Amino acid sequence: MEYVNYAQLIIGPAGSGKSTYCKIIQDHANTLKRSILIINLDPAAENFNYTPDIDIRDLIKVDDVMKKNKLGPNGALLYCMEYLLSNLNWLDNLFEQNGENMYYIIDCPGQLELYSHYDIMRKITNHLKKNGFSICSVFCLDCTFLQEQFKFISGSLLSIATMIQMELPHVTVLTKCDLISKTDLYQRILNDEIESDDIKEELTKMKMGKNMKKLHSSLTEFIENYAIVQLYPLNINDEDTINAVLYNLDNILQYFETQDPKDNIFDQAEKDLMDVENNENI
Ligand SMILES: Nc1nc2c(ncn2[C@@H]2O[C@H](COP(=O)(O)OP(=O)(O)OP(=O)(O)O)[C@@H](O)[C@H]2O)c(=O)[nH]1
Ligand SMILES: [Mg+2]
Repeated sequence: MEYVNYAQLIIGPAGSGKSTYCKIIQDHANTLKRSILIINLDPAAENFNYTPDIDIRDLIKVDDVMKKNKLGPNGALLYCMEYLLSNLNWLDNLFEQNGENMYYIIDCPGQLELYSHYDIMRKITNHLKKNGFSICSVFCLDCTFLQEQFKFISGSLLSIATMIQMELPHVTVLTKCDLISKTDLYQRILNDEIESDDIKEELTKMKMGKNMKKLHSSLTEFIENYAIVQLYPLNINDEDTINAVLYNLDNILQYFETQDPKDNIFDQAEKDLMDVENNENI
């Protein structure tokens, strides 16, 4: 299938490193002479470490809605996202101005109920899919969750809940890996060696009631069945991890399949071959 545009939807709990992820991936793309545009979809965002190319705050801002409609911050956020949903032509026009074959990273609000309870975000991404976007969701999970098994289970369950609701190809990126030392656990994740049995073994060492252990054990199996333990670690100080994350996401979005070689080597080779054939026929 030919796609018109590509997009990563960056979701995850508040403070999990979504905006930092956007900036790091954009910078990395620049070093590869690729262009990735960032869309800020958080109407409550105050300051960023990047300049958004498209910004929902040009359409609507949480502060204005709170004042005008006398709503609290969460109600105002829902209002803003519903407003965007009913004004998607605003977004479509900006996409049209940017042209086709663009690659976007969409920095989303951290309120997880937007992805796990409501269908606003799914309706927005369905609209993008209908307009030819290849799109996937990237769930940012703070890697310090890995240091305690029950946090890992609850973080993974959050990721699964959003995956089920969003109905998009879904990956979990472990952010802030620079904050944990290269312990055994970190190395095992990097080498893709961590399995549910390891987690279960860790669980047996933890102090908790028998029934609770049984529940955690079943949940661990469930997580493995959804392949959520296949995490992509991201260490902002380690270029290899940044490259691996972008490469895997490009594959999921089928980005490479539609890109022409930039230096036209193949075009030239084809032309040379035709010249040779023509000369032979003379
Ligand atoms: N050391 C380290 N700190 C990070 C990393 N990513 C984010 N942080 C810090 O974590 C905090 C939150 O990061 P953000 O990127 O703003 O997180 P966010 O998910 O966009 O937050 P919200 O938009 O508020 O939901 C900031 O203080 C960042 O500097 C990382 O990879 N390493
Ligand atoms: Mg942010």
